[in-house]
Parts: sequence; structure tokens; C-alpha cells
Amino acid sequence: MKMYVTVLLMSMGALLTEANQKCTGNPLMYNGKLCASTTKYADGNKGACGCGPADNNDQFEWNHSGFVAAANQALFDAGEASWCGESCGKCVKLTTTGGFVDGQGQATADGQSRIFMITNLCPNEAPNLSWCSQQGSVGVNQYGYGAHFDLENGANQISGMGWDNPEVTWEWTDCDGGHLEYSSTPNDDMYKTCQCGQTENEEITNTNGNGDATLAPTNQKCTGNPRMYNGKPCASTTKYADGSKGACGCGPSENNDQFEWNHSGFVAAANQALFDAGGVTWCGGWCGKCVKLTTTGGFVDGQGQATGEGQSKVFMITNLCSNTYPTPSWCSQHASNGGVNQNGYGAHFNLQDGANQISGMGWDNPEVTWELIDCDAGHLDDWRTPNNGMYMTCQCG
Ligand SMILES: *[C@@H]1O[C@H](CO)[C@@H](O)[C@H](O)[C@H]1NC(C)=O
Ligand SMILES: CC(=O)N[C@H]1CO[C@H](CO)[C@@H](O)[C@@H]1O
Ligand SMILES: CC(=O)N[C@H]1CO[C@H](CO)[C@@H](O)[C@@H]1O
Repeated sequence: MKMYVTVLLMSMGALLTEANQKCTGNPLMYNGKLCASTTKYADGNKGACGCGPADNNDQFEWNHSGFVAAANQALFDAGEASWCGESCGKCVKLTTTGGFVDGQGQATADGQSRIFMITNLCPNEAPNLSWCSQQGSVGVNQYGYGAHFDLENGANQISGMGWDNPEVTWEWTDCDGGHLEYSSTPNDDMYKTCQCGQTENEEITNTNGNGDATLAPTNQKCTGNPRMYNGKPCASTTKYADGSKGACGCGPSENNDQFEWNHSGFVAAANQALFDAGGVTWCGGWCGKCVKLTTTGGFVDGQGQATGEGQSKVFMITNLCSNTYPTPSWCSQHASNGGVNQNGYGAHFNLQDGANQISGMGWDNPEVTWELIDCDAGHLDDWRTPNNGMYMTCQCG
């Protein structure tokens, strides 16, 4: 009896320490979605996206009660820009997990979603190091989160909802859709009044080059900057085949060969900004993660062909698509071009086609939407998606 009580107390102790964070893994995830930590702040400044008048440091009126947030440096801009970062004016949907970081917040009911526009930077410097310095090969802050959002609380819009630094899952979403759902979420037109919103518009015009803005989008279903479809971020795809193990080391350590599962497997090289926000070219933070790609039916004019819409496959990221020559047109997502490649996509996946697994499905560089998903679930759905155990055999695993 005495032993039983001791064991019970010990397990209760273990429950107590671990219980407050619902997200697990590295980086922390929950229900197959990436987690983020949150805090709140209030200042009267226009912030690092210039959401205020050009002639002073004030904010626009909509900052009062709006759902706006400062993102950690790595998310704000992979190239470390501290003004007009590539995430300025983009929106994220945050959903409470019910968890929180021990000693840094309080429990909040789970499943509460709100949509926030990124209008500011949480720098990876003192006094913001503990939350906003995502570091290491996995790129997490000291509590294990790959992202952090510091939420503007100038009109008590955050504390008023009972949010005391809740743990959340996060995903990119469309600002206009967010504004329709929550009037406090700024929309795309409001962002265009920000100083960085104006720069971005000029860049889009320049990118189109020929001045004919209507020609380019004909075959692309995704719209906006970055391009989105049905509220999901879009990516461009291409295919490749080589026999080398790639930037996640998915092959024997003594040579440059690939594992057998590259033959017919669903594996992909991700653009540098996604592969590793810190610019790492070996064992990037996204090695071994899986993305579900769903065809939109669209494609980039002159670069592919129409594919039926709604076809989904899950790919493990096992390689890097470098942002240096000869791949910059697809993989050059960078602050200087608004975080999109020359065709307007925030992400690019180069799909391994060594056994014609891509061309065999009739995929000729289709435009897709993408979302993060668990590799084991992907593998169950189609054995060609490598599972987490297979990834552990890679050098970076
Ligand atoms: C970042 O630092 C500023 C002071 O410079 C502070 O007001 C803010 O709360 C900090 N935010 C986080 C998330 O550390
Ligand atoms: C211009 C403007 O509306 N600025 C407001 C932004 O929000 C802060 C509170 O966070 C107010 O103090 C400012 O007046
Ligand atoms: C070790 C191994 O199975 N390597 C194969 C990886 O896939 C390529 C085709 O993309 C084959 O040529 C390799 O033999």
C-alpha cells in the first residue's frame, strides 16, 4: 500500500511538470500543426512594417483594437531584415491548445482561433532572446517553439479574451478572409496603407516586368502575395532525379548514394527559406518533415501543364533547393523580393522523380497548396511517403 501511494505521487508529480504544454516534439507540434508561444505587448509605434504615417513613428488607428502581432526574427524575415520583412502584412491563424509555458502564462480554453496580421518584429536580441531567438538546427526558442507571436494588446483586445500568453498552433491564412471572420483582423487593403505595403506593391509591378499584369495569372489559380488558394499557402513544384543522398544525408555515411527508398518514394527538395530559415545548407530545420501537396489545377505559364485539381500526396523533405544559381527563379524566396520567388510563390518543392513517381501521376510541375503534416500519417496513406522511422536512418535524423 505504501509503495502504491509513493508511485502514485511520483506519477502525479511528473504529470504536474509536463502538463502545462500540450505541444510535443522538436519543434513543438500539436495535432499535426506547428506550435508557437505567445506574449502580449502594447506600444504606440508603427512597428517594423511601417503601419503608420511616413512622417512620424505613430501607429494607424486600426492598431488600437486590431489583431496584429510582432513575429520572431526568423519568421519575420529569413534574411534577418529588421524593416519590411517578408512576413509583413501576412496573416496567421492562431488556435489555443489549452496549454502554456510553466510560470509564463495561464491555461486558456483550447480551440479558440483568431487571425493576426504581422505588422512588427520581435528581434532576436536582448531583452527578447528567450522568446524570439529561434536557434539551432531545428530553430526553436528556449521553450522549444519554432515561432513566437507577441500580440498587440493596446486596447486590451488580448487580455480581454482571457488570453494570458497561451500556447497556440499556427498556420498561414488569408487576411481578407480573416477580416471577414474577425473585424479586428486588418485586411489586405489596410496593409497597403503601411509603408512596407507600398514597397511591396512596387516590387510586384517590377517582377511582372512586361507591365501586363493580366497575362501571368491566367494559368495560376493561386492569387495574392504570397499566392494563396482556398485560404492555404501555395507553392510551385518542379521535378528532378539524381542519385545523391541530398542535404539531409538520406544515404550511407561513407558515400553520396541515396537510400533505396528514394527510388519510388515521395521526397522533395525545399527552397532555402523553408529548408532552413537560418540559411543552413546541411541538416536544415525542415529535414524529415512532411508536407501535403494538393494540386490546384493551375500551373505557371510556359513551365508546366494543367493537372486535375485536388490530388494530394505527402512528401518528406530530404533535400535543399538552393537559392544560388541555377535555381534562383524557383528557390530565391528572400526579403528583397517580398519572400516569394519570381512567380510569386512563398515556397517551392522540387520533387524526386527517379522512378517516374511524379511524371507517372501526370504531374508536370503543378501549382499546389501545401501544409505541414505528420510523416507517419502520410506513410499510412501511401507507402511511398517515408515515415519517421525511415528518416531516423538519415545522417541528419
Ligand atoms: C521585447 O522587448 C520589448 C522591449 O524592447 C518588450 O516591450 C517586449 O515585451 C518584448 N517581447 C518579447 C516577446 O520578448
Ligand atoms: C495612430 C494611432 O491610432 N495610434 C494608437 C495605436 O495604439 C496605441 C495603443 O497601443 C495608442 O496609444 C495609439 O494612439
Ligand atoms: C541507393 C539507391 O537506392 N539509390 C538510388 C536512388 O534513386 C536514383 C534515381 O533517382 C537511383 O539511380 C539510385 O540508384
